[in-house]
Amino acid sequence: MSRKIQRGLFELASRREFLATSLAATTASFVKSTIPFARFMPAGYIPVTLAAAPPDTVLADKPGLVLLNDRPLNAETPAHLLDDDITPAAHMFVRNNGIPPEDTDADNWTFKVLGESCENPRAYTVEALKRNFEHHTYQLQLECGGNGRAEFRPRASGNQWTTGAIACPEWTGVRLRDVLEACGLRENAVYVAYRGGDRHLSGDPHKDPISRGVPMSKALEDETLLAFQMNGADIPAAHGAPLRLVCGGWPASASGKWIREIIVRDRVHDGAKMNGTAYRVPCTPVAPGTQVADENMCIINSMPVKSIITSPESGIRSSRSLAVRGHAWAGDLEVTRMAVSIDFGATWQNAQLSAPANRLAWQHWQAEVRFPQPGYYEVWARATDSAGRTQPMLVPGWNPKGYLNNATHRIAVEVS
Ligand SMILES: Nc1nc2c(c(=O)[nH]1)N[C@H]1C(S)=C(S)[C@@H](COP(=O)(O)O)O[C@H]1N2
Ligand SMILES: [Mo]
Repeated sequence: MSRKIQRGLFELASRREFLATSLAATTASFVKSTIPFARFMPAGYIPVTLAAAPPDTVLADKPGLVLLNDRPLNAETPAHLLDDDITPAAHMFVRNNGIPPEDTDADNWTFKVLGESCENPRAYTVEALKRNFEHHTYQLQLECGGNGRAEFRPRASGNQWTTGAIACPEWTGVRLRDVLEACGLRENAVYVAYRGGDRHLSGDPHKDPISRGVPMSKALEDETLLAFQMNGADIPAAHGAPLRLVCGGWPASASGKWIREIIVRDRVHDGAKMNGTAYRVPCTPVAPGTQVADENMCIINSMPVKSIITSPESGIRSSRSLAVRGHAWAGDLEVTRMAVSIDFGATWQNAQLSAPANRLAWQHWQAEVRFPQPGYYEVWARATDSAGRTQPMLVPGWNPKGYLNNATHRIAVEVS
């Protein structure tokens, strides 16, 4: 059996497993009203009508994305679907912590700027925001802090992201700085946080699903936007319409969707998922599996240097020469060197690396590799940032929730 077929079967099997488990909840609520004998359906049974649907249509507007959880909705993008220079909405991963708002119509949306370090708290409509402030467009990369979590051992709980929680669309909006300055920042302001219009999974209106923030220095950067457009169109509902914060290069959890409040804090924000093991890692390295005391956990800021191979797709058959390409990014920094290896990291060959469209955008790279003889190969890709740090070949720094895995991406190639 060829690897391609083997892999296909594996994917099919795991897809079935997925359908049987995580779809059960949706199925139950979906069929209750339309299938009279739903009460006799065995737990986990997949109605033939759903089972027969091609796996591609699991998310109607995101063909090919892999669903990791359906409540809350979490779906990742296979590496070969990240090939575009600018990530289209259809290929952008989705990471929800709660239940998204139902009405995301810009005409009905207001948001407030407030907080103990805000001089003149005030509310804006989306329209007023667009009218009052200058518009800026940047291509900004968003990577979930948990991207790569699936590789940590001992296993970390949470969505088992492999490589697909990264995207780099183009965002248009106003600078958060301009809005904050219009409302007046007190001298004691240290952090800017958000609250979104989504609800906690429990349904409790007093609980936020997530409410994170960034220090003043990040909030005031040119590229930190309150965005109302993605790729030249209104932001899709799943990605935070009608208004989203975009803090490129930081864990994407800092980029609040469905913005209802921007809160200027006189202390490090203490909202949902700012404490404990959420988006925090041991301040100094620990042995895998260690219990880390709260005071030894530090908030993640800039994401580490990383890269991905977007073409070809892993598992292809190739002739003796092969063109490979992908993207590389380095949080707040720039990628300065990109290299590939076909011998499991023994030797490396430089790839061609392009400059970013702007600060905090990913960079494209490409290389031509030659295989010495037929057989099984892996192509590994490795980026180095402007501070001289290079991606590790093995999973780095174990941490309780499995954040910041920036190990080299690898694809399998069968050379004939
Ligand atoms: N209001 C709100 N904002 C949010 C989230 C959320 O659940 N609610 N998820 C965060 C996390 S953890 C990530 S990784 C990104 C995901 O953005 P995307 O779904 O547009 O890809 O949004 C962030 N912003
Ligand atoms: Mo995330």
